[in-house]
Amino acid sequence: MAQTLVQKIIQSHLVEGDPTPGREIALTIDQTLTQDATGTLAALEFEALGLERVRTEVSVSYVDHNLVQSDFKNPDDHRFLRTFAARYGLWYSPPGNGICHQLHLLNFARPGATLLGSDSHTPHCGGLGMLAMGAGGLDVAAAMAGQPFSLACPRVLGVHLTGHLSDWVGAKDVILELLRRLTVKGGLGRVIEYFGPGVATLSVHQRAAICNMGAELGATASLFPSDQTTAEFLKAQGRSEAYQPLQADPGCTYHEVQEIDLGSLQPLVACPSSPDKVRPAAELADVALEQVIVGSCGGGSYEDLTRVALALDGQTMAPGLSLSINPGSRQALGQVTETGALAKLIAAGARIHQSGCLGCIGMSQAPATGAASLRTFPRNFPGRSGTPDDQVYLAGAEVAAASALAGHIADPRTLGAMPAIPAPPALRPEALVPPPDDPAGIEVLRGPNIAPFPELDPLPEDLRVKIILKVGDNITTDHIMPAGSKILPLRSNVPAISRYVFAALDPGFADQAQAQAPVAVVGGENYGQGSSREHAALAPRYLGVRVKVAKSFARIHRANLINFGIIPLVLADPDDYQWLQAGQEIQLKRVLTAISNGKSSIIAIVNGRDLPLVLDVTSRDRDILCAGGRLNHIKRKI
Ligand code: MIC
Ligand code: SF4
Repeated sequence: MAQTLVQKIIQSHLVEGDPTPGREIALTIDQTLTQDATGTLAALEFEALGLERVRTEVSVSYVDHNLVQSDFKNPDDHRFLRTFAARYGLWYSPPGNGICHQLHLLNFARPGATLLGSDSHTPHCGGLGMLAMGAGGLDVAAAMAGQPFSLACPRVLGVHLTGHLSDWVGAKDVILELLRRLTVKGGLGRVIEYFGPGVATLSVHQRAAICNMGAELGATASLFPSDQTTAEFLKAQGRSEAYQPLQADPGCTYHEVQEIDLGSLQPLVACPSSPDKVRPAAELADVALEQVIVGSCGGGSYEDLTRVALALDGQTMAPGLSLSINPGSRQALGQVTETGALAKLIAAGARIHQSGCLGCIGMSQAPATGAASLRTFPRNFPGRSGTPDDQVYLAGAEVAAASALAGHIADPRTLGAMPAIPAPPALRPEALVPPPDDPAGIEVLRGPNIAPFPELDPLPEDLRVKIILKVGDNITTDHIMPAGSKILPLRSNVPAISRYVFAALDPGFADQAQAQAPVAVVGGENYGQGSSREHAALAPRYLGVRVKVAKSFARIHRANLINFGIIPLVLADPDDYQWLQAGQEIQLKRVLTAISNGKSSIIAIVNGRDLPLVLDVTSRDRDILCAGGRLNHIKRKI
């Protein structure tokens, strides 16, 4: 039978299950990536598994998020990760080297392989034709230990690309167009596969930027075929041996199809504070900007930086505006230095930063009170920039360049002829550290901020949980477990970071949860969208959250909840959401027996009234929930 590209990769990696959409499957994982903010916990979890060495083709530990060194915490974590990598056989990418997704694409990604990363934008590497998925740190630690990754078999959403992009329209406009059509939950349960004659017109960096923000659609992964463009990209990176041509079979069928004529797209912008609030740049000229930032995993490539440099050439940015350049990789920074594009950016008045996530995760670069900021980043969730009530707009490098010159959001098509981007100079200045052949004698160095992993108790037979918070639709993991320069350094210290759970929505949450544990949170649709951070499950669990009730859950967060023993219950009747309130008590009688006996419909009692709930999980998930979390489950097995 004719197969899609996704089906081919699933089939070649399938170790368990029936690859029918919705059914659980388990896939072997060829490569893993971790970054510092999620990687320290993943490292501790891997250590708890007691292996001597990672069991993958390649595993890489990147330091890219926690770069601000205002005290010992972040540098201690960097040292921990460096020595952990050497001890257990991972590659290590030190701070300043660049963002994990950019670096992985340049140095390790290969067509046809699987990649699991403890970061939601791992699908970036789908630009090279690989099935790259985000997951919680514990799932990645298990993959590092050679365990297959379990997931619900996704549906395949085909995006048929025709035509070619007009001048000043870029990759971001393709994905923003999909976000406009499908919203932040449009990709749930799906992998997005791009096909059609338009594919050949896009560079690998453009393909990767499109796959990157598939995460904002809630998709499990996104990918492009592997073709001549892929071969040339890999050759330029000195990695021709990684090339393998890979296409969907002619006549294969997709579960759904979206049509995009690239030539019909216009420059687009996502407005505050959700990536799906998309409008044409041309309609937003009244938005005055105080800040423009070019960077991030999905907007800081050699092509992005060059596009901005050439558009600004010989001009200076608007008075009063701050233009920041955050290179996605050391390679991109080196290349724009060599081509002279960097000099143009400096002359235009830009602030040049080190390669890394920086302001994208609120690690500095916060905008001023009330100031509008336009960024080439993938996310603009409320407050993520570090400034409460921020006004963050998302767009591609083309709109960023035009807007930096104008001082307000501007349509780049007014800039005249679009200069061509020169081929990147052959330059590989990465400071990637390979794993040593012999790890004997390497000591893993820990700092005082690396707290022991908390003990989690198994599920009791009966549960009575007080609802202490009710939230709406599309709640992000940034709401649940905020990031930023103050909180991110606590990622290795669960007791300390748990004080900030839901801090912006309910500053008293941590105290209330601990005082009234066990407790529950009620949410709407797509609860837990966004980041893969498992702290958004582990920290609430540490405080005593045992149950979450929602209309629906985002994939990675739901898996993280199960991994840390929080029961993700879906309302059988979404209308019941209306009458659930903070202060009510949810009674779950004989819940342990119900879960271990495989019951998927569970009746809770709330204020004397029946509340029908659905627990749609696999038998493995049930064992994990009963054990009180995945580490307990693995320990029980051992
Ligand atoms: C993000 O973009 O939200 C992050 C920060 O990269 C997260 C990971 C994290 O919270 O450490 C993600 O995308 O998974
Ligand atoms: Fe880093 Fe931002 Fe990309 Fe997350 S989305 S990996 S914070 S650059």
